[in-house]
Amino acid sequence: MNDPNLPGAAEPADAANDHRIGLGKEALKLDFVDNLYYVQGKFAALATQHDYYMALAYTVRDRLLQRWVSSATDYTRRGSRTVAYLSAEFLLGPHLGNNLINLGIEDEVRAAVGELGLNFEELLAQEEEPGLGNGGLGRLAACYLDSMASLEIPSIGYGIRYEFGIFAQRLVDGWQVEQSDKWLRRGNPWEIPRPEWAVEVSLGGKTERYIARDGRTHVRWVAGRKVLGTPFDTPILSYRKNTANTLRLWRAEAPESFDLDVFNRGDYYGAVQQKVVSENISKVLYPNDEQVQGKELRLEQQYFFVSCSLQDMLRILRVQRIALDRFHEKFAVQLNDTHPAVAIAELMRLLVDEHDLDWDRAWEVTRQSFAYTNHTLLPEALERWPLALFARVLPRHLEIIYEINARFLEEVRMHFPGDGERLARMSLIDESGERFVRMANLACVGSHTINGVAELHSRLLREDVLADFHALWPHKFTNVTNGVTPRRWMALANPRLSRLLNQVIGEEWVRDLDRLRDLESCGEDAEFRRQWRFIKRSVKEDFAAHVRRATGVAIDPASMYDVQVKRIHEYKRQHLNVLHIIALYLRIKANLAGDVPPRTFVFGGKAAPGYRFAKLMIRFITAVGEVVNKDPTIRDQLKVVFLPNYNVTNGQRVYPAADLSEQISTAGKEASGTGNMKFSLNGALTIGTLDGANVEIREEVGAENFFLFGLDAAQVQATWRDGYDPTLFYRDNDELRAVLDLVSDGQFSRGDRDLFAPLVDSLLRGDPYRLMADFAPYVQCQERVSAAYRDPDRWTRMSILNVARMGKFSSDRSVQEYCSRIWHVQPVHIDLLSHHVARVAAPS
Ligand code: NBG
Repeated sequence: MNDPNLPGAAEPADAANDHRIGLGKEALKLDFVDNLYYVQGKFAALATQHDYYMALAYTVRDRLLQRWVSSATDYTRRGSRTVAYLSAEFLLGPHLGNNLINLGIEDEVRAAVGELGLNFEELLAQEEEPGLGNGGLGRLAACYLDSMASLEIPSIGYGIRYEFGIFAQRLVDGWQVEQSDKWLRRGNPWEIPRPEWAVEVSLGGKTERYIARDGRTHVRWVAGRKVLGTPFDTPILSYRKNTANTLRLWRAEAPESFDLDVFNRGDYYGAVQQKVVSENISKVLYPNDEQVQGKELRLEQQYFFVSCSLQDMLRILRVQRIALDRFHEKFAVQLNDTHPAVAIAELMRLLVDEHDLDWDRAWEVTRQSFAYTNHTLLPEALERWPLALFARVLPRHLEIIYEINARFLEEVRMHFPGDGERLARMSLIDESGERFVRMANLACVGSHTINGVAELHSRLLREDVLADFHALWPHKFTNVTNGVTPRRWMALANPRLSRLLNQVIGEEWVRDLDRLRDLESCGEDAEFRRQWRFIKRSVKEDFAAHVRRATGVAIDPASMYDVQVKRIHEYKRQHLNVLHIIALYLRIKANLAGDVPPRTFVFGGKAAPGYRFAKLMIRFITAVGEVVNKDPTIRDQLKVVFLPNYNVTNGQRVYPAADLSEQISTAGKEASGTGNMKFSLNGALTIGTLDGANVEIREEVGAENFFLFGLDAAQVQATWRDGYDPTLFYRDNDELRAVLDLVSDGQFSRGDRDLFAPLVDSLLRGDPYRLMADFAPYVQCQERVSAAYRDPDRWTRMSILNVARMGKFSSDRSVQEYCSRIWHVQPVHIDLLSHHVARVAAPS
């Protein structure tokens, strides 16, 4: 069915006259002025830029609502099988621009706003991005929501409405300084609260056994306290379809009953205090890479959103009159890492304790409902909760976990008789020292499918981290390589390149990224290559202007932009990149560099506030920048900039401008990476190790179009087995020694020999991330990069081929794989309700 509200389609009679749904310029203008007055309560004389942004956001939201109501109505009527994507993080990025792309009305809105005397770009810039995630994991969840909507897959994203998202990063004297992210301060026009669907969540207390009317023993959880979860819904629009799905984020509040109770005892301040404690649960996103282990509030957060979400799903079953023990037929629940893994125990509790299902049936339902995605191989990132803490917060869940564990270990014993060590490794409880609940083990036991996020990562899961589970249940394991949405990461972020693609291969690539293949032959067309370079150059000019505003540093758009943006972490090896910069610096100063093309090194990324080494790495980058950028003998051949506050908005600026993408993690450490895909999709070439999805990117674009260096995962493992001495590299490689000595000498720290000593020491004593072994191959590989860049035609051909061969890395492909192999969910085509019906007659 064609969409009556897309431009060019016939409009139904009621749509033509209703400015709240019309997509033409005049309708948009009328609605904008209305919203400014009736929703923002402002008129031209008083309105700020932000008021205008809000009016525009409401105008766009008006257009989403008809699609949202139509989708909800259709799903309810058909009882559609639905994906419930449980994630502690959703790193969405700004909504406005993306919704305009999806509706296909950017030109109309630009014109409407212009005719009202406003600047469209300025209004876009008013939006605070919802930073409800740390990095790759949260951004992946956002790309998957986008793809599920665009593929017409019924889905709900469930998470936490953090009042403070990921901190904002400022640089003071080259050091990271964190600022709280008050993203809701000026209101959020994209969400709608749904207090009527609020649910209660229990915490703490104790359990009691009692004999129920059926004569069986039941367990009652007598809560220590209760909090209320209120859902806030955000529509997730599809790309030019009628589907609009829901992201449902929970806010924690104090339940009124509790309030009243304390109030009756005359303790008004005590009541207020309780309110504050309850609200704390959804107050702040935890930055990762930090010792969250033992943070009670973090466990409460996880349980809170999981319990709210499962209760919400049970409500939906009731509304649609679906029996409880068919939960797994209605919902495919995806656990995005172990953060929501307590859902397995919670669903058991809801089914057994609250709805009287017998254990075996409940376990069958549970196991058929969940699937688990693992996102990391780093052992320190595998979640474990101290048993005592778990018992204090979730006493009933601990009992349930014990019961699951007893039955599970029986199964292991049957398969592997007499293997006590295996039993100890697989147990849901770690008893090797202080006792812990192992969340990854719980997720594996309670899920029907377990997947990694790139081929290499999934293999390492099978062979290493989850080898015991693979031995028991090989059929549970699969791989789904990550992907990114071409809507945000190309159509929105890179309008110039998108326009060129549209002209040359048509517009279908936006929803079918494999169409980019049609570009392959264009690499041989000199005129096309010229256009390609012209676009990259103008995007780089825009970026230079932005860098100037953000950092004060002038960078040259004619230089190669060599970019590393991602969280700061030792395994990602930003310091390897810096060592290369210092090596180049020394070569240039010694007149040994030859004809190297000028380079601008761009870094961006946040360090977890408690991760001292990562913060020192930021200081290292800025310190080298201070010296190199000012050194007159370098004569602008090298520039180093640290772009503060790397987030989705800044990502949209930097990926399109990059020439070279740094993906240089220690092989075997990066589960997949998704930035690597965004760069390549925007025409950057990659220098990288055989790690994560780099392996598959290289396979797709061809080895000759990828700059590979360094140890592979097996070789890294061998260094652990066979011994590794980093000092040998220091001794034998003059350049490496000169670089490290310069750092030790205090050349980048105004003579302070202590400042970067921890960095150098870590490399010379142990070097756990194997920088020293990879340094020489990295520097040589960078020479090959420079040589390629000196030949613009060659570079441009490679760049075009990179883009042409990125089809695989669309999140549409990933989501299709989840749908067919894990979720078994089908698309549902949404018929748009007429505006009149949607408003007046649609069932709730
Ligand atoms: C991250 C990995 C990345 C991967 C994303 C998305 C966590 C725990 N893991 O390599 O480090 O691309 O997940 O899968 O954030």
